[in-house]
Amino acid sequence: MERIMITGALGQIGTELVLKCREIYGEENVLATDIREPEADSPIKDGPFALLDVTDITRMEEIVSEFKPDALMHMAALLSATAEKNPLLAWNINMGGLVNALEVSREYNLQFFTPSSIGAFGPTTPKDKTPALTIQRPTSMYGVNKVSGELLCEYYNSKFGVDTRSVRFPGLISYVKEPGGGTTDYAVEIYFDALRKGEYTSFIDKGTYMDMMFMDDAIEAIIKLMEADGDKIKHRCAYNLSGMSFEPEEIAESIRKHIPDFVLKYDVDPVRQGIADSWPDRIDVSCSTDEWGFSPQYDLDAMTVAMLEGIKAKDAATQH
Ligand code: VAH
Repeated sequence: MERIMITGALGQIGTELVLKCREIYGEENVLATDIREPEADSPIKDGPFALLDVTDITRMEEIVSEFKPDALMHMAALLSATAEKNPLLAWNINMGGLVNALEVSREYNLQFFTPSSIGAFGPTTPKDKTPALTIQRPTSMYGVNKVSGELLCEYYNSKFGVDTRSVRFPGLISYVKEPGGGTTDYAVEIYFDALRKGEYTSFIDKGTYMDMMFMDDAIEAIIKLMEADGDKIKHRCAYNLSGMSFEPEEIAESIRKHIPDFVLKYDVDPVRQGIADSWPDRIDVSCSTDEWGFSPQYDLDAMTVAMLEGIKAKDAATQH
């Protein structure tokens, strides 16, 4: 990759992906796009930015023909809980945006990345050591979007030769840009509330295991996959990624190693609990490790240190 266009650049993953890519490939070689302007103090404004509604293919083609990227990273999407509240809007944005991005990648011969999710699995998927190739019958609109997206990427690769690459992300934990509308967001909110309130009320029940990963490992994995030799990429649908699997009591225990009096309470949201229950407990990442060297660096305790330190620094900076 040399010149990259990123959609959904103001989202939880998009924000850190833009910053990391600009660090590696040069500020001027990474075009951030999103449906709204960045905040006045956003570091995204330090490099090229363009307004883009991903359901508008004409505008997407205009931007691509002007910026002339060699890679398109399509990150714009509604997450699971938001999608469940408005399934038709989710279908239109998640699928309409994706097919436009794939069409433009085909027309302009761009290398292509878009994330799938453990949300692409469903209640009939094996819960433990979930393989990369297995039953995928998700029961959420987000999951239907993700499975459809995986199949669409595989189709554009086999039918048109587009170099499509994708991963199934677990819940991603970060402090730079908080997520919105996700089922796994509890594992981000808990850190902010632990520091700011000393307690957190989880919408996901105790004992609910889900795969998770610290954002630094996610960004590292995207770039490593995109830079991998194409001959090594055997799974054009998507690769399983995970850094760890835990349930709410375990992340609370990790936080108490730094905030001993931290209190975890529960007020379970039946919709997001239902989505979480339909996902695997622990997926298998061996294909990612064997085929292109996926190697996450953060376990739960290392992530807790990074999150607490990152939030403290962020709060200190906003108080000055
Ligand atoms: C969500 N954070 O909760 C996203 C992700 C695996 C979860 O896809 O919807």
